[in-house]
Parts: sequence; structure tokens; C-alpha cells
Amino acid sequence: MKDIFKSPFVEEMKKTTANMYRLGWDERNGGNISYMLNEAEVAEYLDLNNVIRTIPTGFKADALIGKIFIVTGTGKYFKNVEVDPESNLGIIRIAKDGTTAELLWGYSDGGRFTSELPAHLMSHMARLGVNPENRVVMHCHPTYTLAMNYSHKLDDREFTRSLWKTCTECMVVFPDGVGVLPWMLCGNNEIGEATAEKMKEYRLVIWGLHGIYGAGKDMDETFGLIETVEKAAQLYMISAHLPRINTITDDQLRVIAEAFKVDYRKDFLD
Ligand code: 2HA
Ligand code: ZN
Repeated sequence: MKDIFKSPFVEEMKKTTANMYRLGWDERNGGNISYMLNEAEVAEYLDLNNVIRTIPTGFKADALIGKIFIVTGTGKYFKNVEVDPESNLGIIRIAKDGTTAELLWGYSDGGRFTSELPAHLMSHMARLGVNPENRVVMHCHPTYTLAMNYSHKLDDREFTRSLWKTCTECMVVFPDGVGVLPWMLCGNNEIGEATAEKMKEYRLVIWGLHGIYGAGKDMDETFGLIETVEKAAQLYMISAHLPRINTITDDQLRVIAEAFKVDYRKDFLD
């Protein structure tokens, strides 16, 4: 068996959580990541017949039976993943009943997966329905994106337009736009279902007055989506109180979309 602490997926989780922490997106226990792993790759590091314990998930995820995920732990701090991945992360497999998680590694202090597992697994199912390559779901509290929630209308079209019009690269990076949910209580199946419903259309979903979800085929794509929204939100917020003299127009957004050949939300333009 190879050393799991040197596996590319543990390394990626360490690197990404450390990055997000230092960007200020994941204070205290804020944020969570789930990353679907390739079974054959995990088998190089772990005995897949050795289930350490089982943990009920509280919902049914039949489409994910047998799938393996590395997931951040509940109550754990992104700040600490790098130094102690084994207690802050866990590797789980969705059991044959679709409602139990089999722990294969991690949560070594008796912990369990993030309280946002419903939103994560439901989002995985929704995104896999659109793109079978999807692997990562990421949640965090990026400062400017969140700040924008207090002064901007919480509406898919309006929020997307404001971001697109702030930064030229936004149309290229997220031509599918950003879905926006109103404030909802987190950590339950209801917000999970609402997130997954938006994930059928968007790779980015804002949780009103809370944070953001991103989904993508790998860590870089997912991180890059959130990073680009956050950059645009930062520019938006630091200039929102000033007279707006220049803006990217709807026609210019069409020019960008055509030049980069992206399939964009045409109904989001005037
Ligand atoms: O896990 O960010 O949404 C901590 C959170 C809850
Ligand atoms: Zn959160």
C-alpha cells in the first residue's frame, strides 16, 4: 500500500483548504469541500474492504452508491487541515442502501463529515446529471461576494449581470451565470435540495447572506470559479459607492461570448 498522506487527493485537499483559509474565505469552521475520488486510485492507498465505521447521512443518494469522496469534517477548521489531515478530513463511500456513509479513512478523533453533506451530495448528483466529469463541490464564505449580498438584489439574472459587467473575464469563466438562493437555514436537506435544483443550471450558487457553492471537474476549475466571482465582487464593492462612469455593456458581453465561443445565458442579456 502506498502512503495515503502522500496521495495526490490528500495533498490537494491540504493545499486548497490552506489557500482558502489564507484568502479569508473560511474563518473558524466555515466552509467545506467534497471531492469524488477514483476507486482504483484510492485502492492504491487503502483497503477498500476495511470499513472503520458507518455514519448515517440522513438522506438517500442512490445515484452515488459505491462512490467514494474525501470530505472535510464537521466543526473542523480549514486552517488545521494542512497539519492534521487525518482528523480534519475523511474518506467515505456511499453504502448500498444509499443512506449510509462507510468511513474508509480519517475523522480519526471520532468526528464525521461536514453538516453540509446533503447540499454537497445532492449537488454532486445534480452536476453529474449535466456533466459526468464533475468531481468537486466547494463551499466557502468569500468576503466581497458576501458583502455584495447586503447591498445587491438577490436574483440570478441581476446578480450575474453585475458580476459580468464588472470584469471582462467573468463572461468567459462563468457564462452559465450564478444562481442565487434567498437566506435559508443551513445544514439540512431543504437547503441541499434548493442548492441542487440551482446546480442543474449553474456551477455557482450563492447562499444568500451566507456564502457560495461552486462545482467543477477538478479543484482548479472549482476554485477558479469562486475566485473569479470573488474578484468581480471585490471590484464591484470597492467601486459601488462611486459614480459609475464606465461599464461593460450588454453588446460588449456578446462580443466576449462570441470571441471565446462560450455558451452563455442569453436571457441574462438585454
Ligand atoms: O461548515 O460553512 O455552512 C461550516 C459552514 C456551514
Ligand atoms: Zn457556510
